[in-house]
Amino acid sequence: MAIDIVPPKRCRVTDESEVDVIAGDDDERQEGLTPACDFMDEDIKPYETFIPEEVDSRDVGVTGKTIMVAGSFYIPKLNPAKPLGEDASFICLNKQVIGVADGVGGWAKKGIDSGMYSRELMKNAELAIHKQSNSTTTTSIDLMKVLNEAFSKTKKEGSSTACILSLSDDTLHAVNVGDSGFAVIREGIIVYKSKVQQSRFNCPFQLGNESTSDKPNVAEKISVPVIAGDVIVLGTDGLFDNVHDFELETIVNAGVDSWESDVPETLAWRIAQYALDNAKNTEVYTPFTRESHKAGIEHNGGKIDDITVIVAYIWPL
Ligand SMILES: [Mn+2]
Repeated sequence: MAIDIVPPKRCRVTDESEVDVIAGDDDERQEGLTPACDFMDEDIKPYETFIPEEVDSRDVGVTGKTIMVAGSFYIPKLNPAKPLGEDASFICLNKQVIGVADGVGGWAKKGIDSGMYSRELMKNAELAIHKQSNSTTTTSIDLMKVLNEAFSKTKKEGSSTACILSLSDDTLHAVNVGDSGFAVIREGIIVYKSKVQQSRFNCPFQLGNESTSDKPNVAEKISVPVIAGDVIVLGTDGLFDNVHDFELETIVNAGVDSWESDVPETLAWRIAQYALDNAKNTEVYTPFTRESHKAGIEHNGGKIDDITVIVAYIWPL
């Protein structure tokens, strides 16, 4: 079966404003304002995003009263040596599964690109989903099996967080390792948000082949009932370290107000752009500022990082 792997998205710019995401480790900020992508090139579209195919519930084999429709937006931080960044994601609407992974940046000090690990992990997760679900309904997908198989087949060096979500029988299922995560927003309010798993500040649980890395058995297994109209926001820490819950609620509400004409990738773009603005801002009080101070580290403003956002709308069938 030909499998359509969603490639990591390139940096997207939507207007004339310069993208000045700076290369370097999470805690390093350099002042060389080079655009992250050459948006003046006419060959490059203003932005690129993952626009899902039409989903037919009969093809999907959905067993509940709802279906998930998702779109994503990715803004990698500038690093000419690693233009794809370290985040990876996939959207597999036919099987009603979405996932993100965030390669751990610290490996760069050893000359290892963790983005290669996270991308292979997500590719293998999607392959495992297709392999596991030759059957007709989405209920049959076991996310722990998917994570275990993806992990065991991923051989690259490095390590990565992972958060994989599926919808079946009107329940959102998830397995989560590390500090990527998701929020369920209902009538404008976050009614569920996944917890961060970390061993210390800015050091998330992470899957990898080194003996010091975590294994899939540390994954938190989550089930959240959902209803039509819910909005799921799945992202890496580049989102959640830069955007407070109340800000996320505000952006989602603004988008959902016009949601008949709205599509999930547009909302994902709005959220990612907002996160980027905060990431670049050295004055704003972000979740990362708060957590830094709690850890006794002086840090003001946002956190420069790859930003991945997947928005999933829960639609009625
Ligand atoms: Mn990150």
